[in-house]
Amino acid sequence: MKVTNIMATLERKYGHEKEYLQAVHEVLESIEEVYNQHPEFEKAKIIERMVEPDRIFTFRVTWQDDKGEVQTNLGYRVQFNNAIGPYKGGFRFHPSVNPSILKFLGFEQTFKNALTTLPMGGAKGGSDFDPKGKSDAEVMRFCQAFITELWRNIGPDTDVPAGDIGVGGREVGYMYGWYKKLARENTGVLTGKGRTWGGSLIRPEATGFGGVYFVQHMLHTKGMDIKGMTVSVSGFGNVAWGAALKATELGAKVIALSGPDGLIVDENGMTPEKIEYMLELRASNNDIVAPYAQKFTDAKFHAGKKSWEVKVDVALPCAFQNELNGDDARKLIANGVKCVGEISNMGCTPEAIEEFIKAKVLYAPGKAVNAGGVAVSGLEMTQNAMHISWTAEEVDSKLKQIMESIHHACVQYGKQPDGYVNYVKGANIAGFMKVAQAFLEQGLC
Ligand code: 2IT
Repeated sequence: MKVTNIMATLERKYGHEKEYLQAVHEVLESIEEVYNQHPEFEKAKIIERMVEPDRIFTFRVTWQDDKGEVQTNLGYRVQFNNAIGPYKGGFRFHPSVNPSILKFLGFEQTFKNALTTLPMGGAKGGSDFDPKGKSDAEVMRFCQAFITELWRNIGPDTDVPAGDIGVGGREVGYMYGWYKKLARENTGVLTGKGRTWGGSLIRPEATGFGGVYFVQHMLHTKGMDIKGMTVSVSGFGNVAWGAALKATELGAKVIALSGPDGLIVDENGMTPEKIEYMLELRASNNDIVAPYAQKFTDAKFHAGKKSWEVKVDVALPCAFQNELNGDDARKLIANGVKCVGEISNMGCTPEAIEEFIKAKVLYAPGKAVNAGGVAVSGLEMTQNAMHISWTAEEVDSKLKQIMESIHHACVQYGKQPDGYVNYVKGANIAGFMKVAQAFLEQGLC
């Protein structure tokens, strides 16, 4: 396999799908050497098969707003790869959603899910619907119209969606209720459900908690610990909340968070009360972080700024793809950052990643660091299939084991001769080997 040849073909076919091409390029570049040591992969055309989604559903979603006006959005489900288990991955509701973004997310999800050690394939879906400023009733009508289109193509052993940006417990509830009505079944068709009707304890916290567990393992490779360190997060959603909660619990000081409107610097560090306020802010539906500094007057708001300007030991991107670029990386490095754990999906640009690796800063990509979220989704599927529920301690201890094993796999495949761990390489090769092996064993299908 020559990466340049494969990329040239994909660019001809999908030249305008920038995020998808970026995600594929990153994986191919890191697996090229290993791939070429396995002629059986080349013979079975594993890469050519792996870079294309199995199928994509695109559909119109029409619903009525509170004023009685008819609204139309686009809905999608990208079933990327089911070599190692049923399709699994979240729905994103955001105006930026398009096939390129969902293909990048579905592609990443395939390798991430392989890393979790659980039998789950990769998928992603969503809509360009913007939940911002919508009433509960509007969100419900939208979710019902969305599921009416999609319900025949998902199922507990076929494709199990969950949340992502813009889709939380409320949306999963509305979609689950409507699926149940149409399919006449109560099964684990979605994860991230409410805890009294099949949801797993720790699922809301899992992405952030898992991310911080992973960062702890990274720091330990250098004899360091997060206790006493300063931390910045980006975003103020569910992922940033879980990460801030766990980092604070482990004795770190979270001093920066951000929203689309700007940056909050809280030099005294976040407290559990402040961290809970993040959820209130999120629920207020305005998508701005500025009110944090009005409520807690020891914090300062800086309009239009990002978290990466603040001097910290640990930086945790928790918001969007490509939210941390080359300039941001250079600022963090100049300020002595020790570890960057990407909890968002593809949060760093290729240039930023290159800077971190060049400076030998501990850096790990989203598909490893944020895999705790989907891992606990997998544990939710297991509990649903067994018709039982585990305690928070049981789920948390399994999450810890999974994050440790992902870290171990990254070190196994990513350790360089000089001892530096290239987590990008490690995560990509570890995930790829699993999916490729499954492809080979199952023949042409
Ligand atoms: O990016 C992700 O891994 C998620 N949004 C979670 C997916 C899931 O199925 O829990």
